[in-house]
Amino acid sequence: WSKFDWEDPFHLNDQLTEEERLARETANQYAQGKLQPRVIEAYRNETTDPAIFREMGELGLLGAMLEGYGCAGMSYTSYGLIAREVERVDSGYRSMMSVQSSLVMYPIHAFGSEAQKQQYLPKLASGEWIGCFGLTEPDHGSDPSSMVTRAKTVDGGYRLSGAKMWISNSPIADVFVVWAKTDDGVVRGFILEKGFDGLSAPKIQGKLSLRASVTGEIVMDSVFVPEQNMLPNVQGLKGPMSCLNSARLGIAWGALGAAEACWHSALNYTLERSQFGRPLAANQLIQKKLADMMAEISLGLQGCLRATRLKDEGKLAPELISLLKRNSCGKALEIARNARDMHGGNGISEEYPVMRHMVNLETVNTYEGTNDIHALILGRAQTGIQAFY
Ligand code: TGC
Ligand code: FAD
Repeated sequence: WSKFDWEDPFHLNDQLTEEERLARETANQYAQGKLQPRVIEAYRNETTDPAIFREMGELGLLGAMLEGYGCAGMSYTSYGLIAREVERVDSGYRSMMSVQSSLVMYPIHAFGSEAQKQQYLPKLASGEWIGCFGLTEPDHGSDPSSMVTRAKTVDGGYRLSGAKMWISNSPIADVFVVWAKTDDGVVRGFILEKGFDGLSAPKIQGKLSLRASVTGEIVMDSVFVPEQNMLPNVQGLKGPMSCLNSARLGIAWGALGAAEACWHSALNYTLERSQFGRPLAANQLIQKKLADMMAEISLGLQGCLRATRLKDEGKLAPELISLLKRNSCGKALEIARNARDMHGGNGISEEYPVMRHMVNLETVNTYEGTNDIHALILGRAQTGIQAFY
């Protein structure tokens, strides 16, 4: 028998390649060294530092799982490990990274023309340009196929009209990947740039969650988009959904990074804090909570590793991504709530990360498909019955 490693019960680290360990180490050092010192103030003041994109770009953390065009060409497991390390600090920082990587760079890489790839990917990979992804609308969130944003065919291109809501990065974005229906009612992807006539991206004020990551609208008032800015190689909802597959996979890993931060904080706190003459950690109720955290996180990470390995082998089904996105977010939220409770009154202070993670995870459990929408996807997969409507 070997010695039990409570921090890594499945020896996940031993299952990684050298490249993956390096990716994890690089992301960990960056996140702890550069993001951790900024997060409390950024969260308190609801400010997003655009320099973070360049810093991540310099380390190859943007579009890390893509090949060529200035991207690092790492495995999806590396991408997941990066998400886990960044989200260990804050879900908002992971959001910035994953929108850029999976929702902006991925569709250009997968569905773009050669000219689009050359024009946009290197600057997005370096973080010189910031990207955003517009799918959700004010009246169409879980049901994106009912979108009302239209791309009307005109001489030389399209005119886009409509509004997108709850869009990560949009107020500071240079590049906007927007999904709209053309005259024939088919969903297509378009690349818009900051400064296009009729395009604006007002900030959404007053968020009580994900405050270190800026969120806005995308308002399009008959914006002219040249023909060459339409993504030529995908049609229909499977375009945006494919991007979501990639982002959800990163979120499944990332949410568990936030959960780990809460677990470790609860462990340290309950070891140090005494009540009734002994450490809180000496109580059975506390130890049970710590045991549940360890079990859910380590089982969840092992599932994520299996999924990203399947992705790299080309054998991953979207339903497994739904299972893991839903499991990681739901479990991480529960862990954060328990960790917050175990910190007592101190748990509501910004000095400890638990309440910030807890309220962030409310968003993470909602965006990229709510917990219940993923349950319906999994219900449909086993019953064959569509329960959305
Ligand atoms: P349905 O009839 O199931 O499918 C319509 C077409 O889409 C295809 N499709 C997929 N393709 C690839 N991967 C997937 N996961 C796919 N899911 C569906 C499907 O094959 C079909 O293609 P075709 O060619 O046969 O027409 O579609 P539905 O209208 O019934 O809706 C399905 C539903 C509800 C599961 C889906 O729309 C959904 O997942 N809704 C949730 C919406 C969502 O996740 N929005 C996320 C917005 S982006 C965001 O939140 C970013 S936050 C990021 C951050 O800051 O980190
Ligand atoms: P709704 O769809 O109105 O859902 C409300 C509730 O009803 C949920 O509990 C849901 O589970 C439930 N529900 C819906 N339909 C059903 C059903 N058929 N059966 C049972 N229950 C149902 N979107 C983007 O496109 N790009 C982004 O970058 C982006 N970033 C975001 C950042 C933040 C901070 C937030 C909060 C959201 C972001 N989103 C983004 C939007 C996000 O994806 C949506 O909020 C999410 O998909 C849910 O849509 P909704 O808010 O319209 O909720």
